Amino acid sequence: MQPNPQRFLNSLHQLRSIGAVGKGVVRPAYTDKDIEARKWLAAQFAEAGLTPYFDPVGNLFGLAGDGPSLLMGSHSDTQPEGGWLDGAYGVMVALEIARAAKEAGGPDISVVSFQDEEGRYGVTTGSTVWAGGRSLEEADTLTASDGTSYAEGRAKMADLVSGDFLDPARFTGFIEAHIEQGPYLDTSGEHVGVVTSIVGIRDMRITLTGQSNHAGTTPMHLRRDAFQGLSEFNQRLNDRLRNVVLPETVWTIGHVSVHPNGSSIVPGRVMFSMQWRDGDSGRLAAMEAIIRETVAEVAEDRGLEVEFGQLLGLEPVAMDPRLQQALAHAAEAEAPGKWRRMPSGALHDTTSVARHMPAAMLFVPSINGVSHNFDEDTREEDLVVGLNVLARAVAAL
Ligand code: HGY
Ligand code: MN
Ligand code: MN
Repeated sequence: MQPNPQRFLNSLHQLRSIGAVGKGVVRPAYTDKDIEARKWLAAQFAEAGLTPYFDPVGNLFGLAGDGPSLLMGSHSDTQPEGGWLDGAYGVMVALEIARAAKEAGGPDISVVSFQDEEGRYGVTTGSTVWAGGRSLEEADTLTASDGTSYAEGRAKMADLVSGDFLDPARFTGFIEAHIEQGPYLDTSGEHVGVVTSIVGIRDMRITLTGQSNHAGTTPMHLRRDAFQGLSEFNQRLNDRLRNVVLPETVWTIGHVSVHPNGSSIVPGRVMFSMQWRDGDSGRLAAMEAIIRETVAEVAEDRGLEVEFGQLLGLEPVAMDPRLQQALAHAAEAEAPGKWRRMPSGALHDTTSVARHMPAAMLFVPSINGVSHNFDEDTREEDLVVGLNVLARAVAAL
């Protein structure tokens, strides 16, 4: 199988141009640019001899033949300020492998771009629904931070839907290539990461409600200031989590909306995202207990009400040993001594796909470990090394 690096890079840059903002891209799930990119991908799949297939939530498959096939891919939706490679790399490198496989007379390789991997409405929503981790009815009630529902989001591409969800049993396995999005390969000068496991995640919205009031006439001791509540919660949480976390455990308050958000108004309400990740489900549960009790305690101390939103999450998952081995052998052949086995601190569609079939992931380096940022980038030669490692591994499988 002979992949064509130039054809691959050209198509990757073509996808980049859809929703491009400077070096980065803006293609959140179900936005016009996301849908435009999916239509473009569907045409690319057809031109490569794959059958384009949109499922009810907008996951786009490029099906090779109608028998069993290896599935490869990732996602083409992005964060609100996304890098040009997060997801896109995995989709386009999969398409190049599918093309090269077809030109070599086989094997059948199907391609997928999952929808809303970036969790505008949840957590890797498209692949989670497809894999049965969340019912469509339940998913339809999820809301984005702008208040729109998943049902409203996916309705924007209802005209593209080809049919019902595909049966995962039609695929023999799944390999997702992705940028590392962290610093380890870049700082070690290595070219490839063979992923051993993917961390688990928990994500929920928390609302603290106090009392909006005049910022000039309300004495400090009479205030029920929701922002002060969040600030104190954050401080206490950092102090308490220290006792249960490992160096690689992470937790993030990434989205905060203050209401009424006026400089002369004591904030009456704060809604914030609380997200945490770790390789161990027990530690995720211990962190959840600390989060819930700490925010309730601060609310009590400050006369605030607290409302916990729905808790979303995925469990940690190990990658398939046989697929890992094929990737490791290929990495040693293409980048001798310049690769490593490593866990993934980022979540990926692979987590949900792994419920149904053997699944594995390959990383290429992120320059300065930056991602979820317009500056996200990877050296072109590393993009091509990843392509060659995948081709070699797929041929061996
Ligand atoms: O957040 C994540 O881990 C993924 O990039 N959406
Ligand atoms: Mn991603
Ligand atoms: Mn991402």
